[in-house]
Amino acid sequence: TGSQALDEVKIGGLGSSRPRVEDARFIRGRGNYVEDVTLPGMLHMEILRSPLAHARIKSIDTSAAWAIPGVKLVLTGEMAAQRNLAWMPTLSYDTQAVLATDKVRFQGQEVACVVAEDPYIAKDACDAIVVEYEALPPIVNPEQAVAPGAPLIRDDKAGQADNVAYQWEVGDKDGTDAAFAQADVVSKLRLHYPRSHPSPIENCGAVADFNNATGKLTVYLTSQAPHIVRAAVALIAELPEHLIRIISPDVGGGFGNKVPVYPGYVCAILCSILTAKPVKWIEDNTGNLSSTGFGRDMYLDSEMALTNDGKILAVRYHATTDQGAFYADAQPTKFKIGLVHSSFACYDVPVGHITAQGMYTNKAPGGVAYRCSFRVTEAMFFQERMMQAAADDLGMDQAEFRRRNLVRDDQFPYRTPFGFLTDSGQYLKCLQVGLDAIGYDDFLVEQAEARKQGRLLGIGISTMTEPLGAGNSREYDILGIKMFDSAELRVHPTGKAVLKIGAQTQGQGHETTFAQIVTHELGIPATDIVVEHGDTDHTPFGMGTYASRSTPVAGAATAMVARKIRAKARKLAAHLLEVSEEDVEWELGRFFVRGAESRGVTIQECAMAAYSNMPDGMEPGLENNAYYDPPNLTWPFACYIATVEVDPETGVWDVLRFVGVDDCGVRINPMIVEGQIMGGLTEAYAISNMQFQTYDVDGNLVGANYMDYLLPTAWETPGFELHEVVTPSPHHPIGAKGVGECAAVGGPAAYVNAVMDALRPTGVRNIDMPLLPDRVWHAAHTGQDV
Ligand code: MCN
Repeated sequence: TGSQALDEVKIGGLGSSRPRVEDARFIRGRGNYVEDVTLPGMLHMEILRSPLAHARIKSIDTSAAWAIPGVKLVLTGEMAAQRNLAWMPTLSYDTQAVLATDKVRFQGQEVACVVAEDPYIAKDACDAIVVEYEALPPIVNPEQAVAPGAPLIRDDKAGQADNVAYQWEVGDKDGTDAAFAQADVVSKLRLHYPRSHPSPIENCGAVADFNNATGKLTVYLTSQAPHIVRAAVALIAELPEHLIRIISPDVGGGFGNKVPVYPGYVCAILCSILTAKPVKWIEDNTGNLSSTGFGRDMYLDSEMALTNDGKILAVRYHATTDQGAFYADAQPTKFKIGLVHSSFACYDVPVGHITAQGMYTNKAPGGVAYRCSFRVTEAMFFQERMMQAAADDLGMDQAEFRRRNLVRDDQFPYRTPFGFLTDSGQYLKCLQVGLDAIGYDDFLVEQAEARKQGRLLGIGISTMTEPLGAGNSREYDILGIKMFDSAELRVHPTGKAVLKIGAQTQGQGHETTFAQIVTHELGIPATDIVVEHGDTDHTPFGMGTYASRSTPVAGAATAMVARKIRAKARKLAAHLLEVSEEDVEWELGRFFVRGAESRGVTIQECAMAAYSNMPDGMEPGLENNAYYDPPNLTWPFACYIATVEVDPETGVWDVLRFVGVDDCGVRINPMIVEGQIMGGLTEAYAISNMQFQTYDVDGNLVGANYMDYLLPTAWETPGFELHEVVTPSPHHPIGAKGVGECAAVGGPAAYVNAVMDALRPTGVRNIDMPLLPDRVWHAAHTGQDV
């Protein structure tokens, strides 16, 4: 290249840890969340929720609510049914009642809603609604669901004779059985991954504004996928898509919780249509914790077939999922159990077989993505716990056991036992970086010494790859539809640019990092680029932000559109330099004449020419768009290692050190990447020992407020030592892979494996999460699994 190329990192391109541009408005209180939206004549909606987990509704009397001054509308399920909205519009197998009519099926279920002049009147009016319930026995776990005589939860569904929501299997049963018959050792483990909730800072909310003069419906909505939501809203409102505008303004976290469409959104939209006024609904903490998408709640029974020298021959397992009362938004994928079969993708496992069964229970429905897509989290936790249990059964060092089974660099592209195609990675190197960083061998010596003194030190490893970037329709068909994303780039005459993307940020920093991709491709300083998203009237069609798909898919579309712009700018440069296009060379930010480096024009000069001095016959302007349908998912890899000390007197365990090695391909913004990893590791730590939801025998949610549902603060959270390995994605235009999830997905097993390693002298093999002190103490003192 020429000698005048710009310094990419200095102008905010790839590798620059430029501060997040969106933070300027967040820390100044200038964010614009749904709660900040106020429209003239706006009314307020509140939801009445069921206090019982399972009950027949005998009657709903709304007369006292209607009589309260300021009440404009009281909506029941029967009224919604008159608008074809008895059930949530959904494309999945099952659906969920918008407002309960016949029965309530979980505590917190939406029963009615009130629209009033202010939210306080609406709340009071909800309290004035009299619902007569006939209590039914609740079912709060899968075992109860299949017990003889269990009450039928989904008696509304024709042909549903039991509480089984689905059955599913994948893999090669015969091949797996044959491999097990050859095994020297068969290792077994049964685990439960407890239910947890994404709990974003901002709960769900909507401002629906139906204009009965123009017929246009505008909805401000806390959504991770506004364009997808628009399609659902078209079904709700029975309006054509071009008369619907979804605006997802600043969103205060999602973590998967804001992918689905919830009954509250449907009600707000319907209430706006019925009153012809803007209607605002803001969910409270209990509403969010008790009725929106949860994560996990899965039981796993697993077996691994091994040779004496530590080679995995096969895996087989049975998964039982607790789906809650509806299987509505539960599985956006066409696979009933999500992507549980992405397990063991990083190991050379010849064959495997999985069976699964999901149960209806009287708990909140959902089971959507919570900081990972569709059951990958459970799959990886199980995989890594199984790896440790198998190493123990073999009497083999846990690092060595992984070394013998990790897919080697020369095995890519590698077909996993359940059909995925992983394409790149340096798994053994990652593991070694982690082991070196933690000082593995030294720790083992220290641990042995400590054991002599009765101290319980442990080290836990978790290595994993997961499919990130939902969007491949060629290599692996996830949804049964093509998944892609988009970008639109307009370079103004002065060389400043506006990038519009279909992805939607909830805190990931897209306004910062997506500009960096353009900077990398065009040399326009990142500060000269504005990134817009989250408004269906103004951004190109996108499929949303989840499964760490923004960088893999929308990020790729961004690079591709920038390349289209550069191709046109090259023609403009040739025109300005009065040479043929073939004689024009590119260096960052500038075209120059081959062999005469000093004769050049900047990208900004080309932009000006596009609007004032284009060659004859060229269409004016410098803008374009790109839709990107990736050939494969991206496969980041991670190795997490924790060391802990367990206090045998109290069962309390402390993290001594935590080392993380992430390979997410090329890093656009290293600071943001580290932030994403730290966020995930914090969640992983919390999940391992404090953040869980459970239900009592009556179906009451324990964890319906933030006194009972514990989130970690900086005080509890251990420090993380982060390292990197970079294996570029072979198909992504800038070599990036997704990063948002691995830490949350792979982290929990590192903590649990470390505690289990510490407890090895006691003979305990498994403690299910959360590893609360009393459970750890009990296990340590009895030698029994908990
Ligand atoms: N990035 C990068 N270099 C890479 C990969 C990513 O600089 N090689 C940057 C991206 O450009 C983006 C961020 O890191 O700014 C995360 O990128 P990516 O992995 O593509 O994930 P998404 O942007 O699609 O975000 C989804 C992911 C998921 S699945 C959940 S859940 C989650 C998460 O992001 N929810 C979050 N992180 C979150 N962070 C915040 N603050 N709030 C949430 O709700």
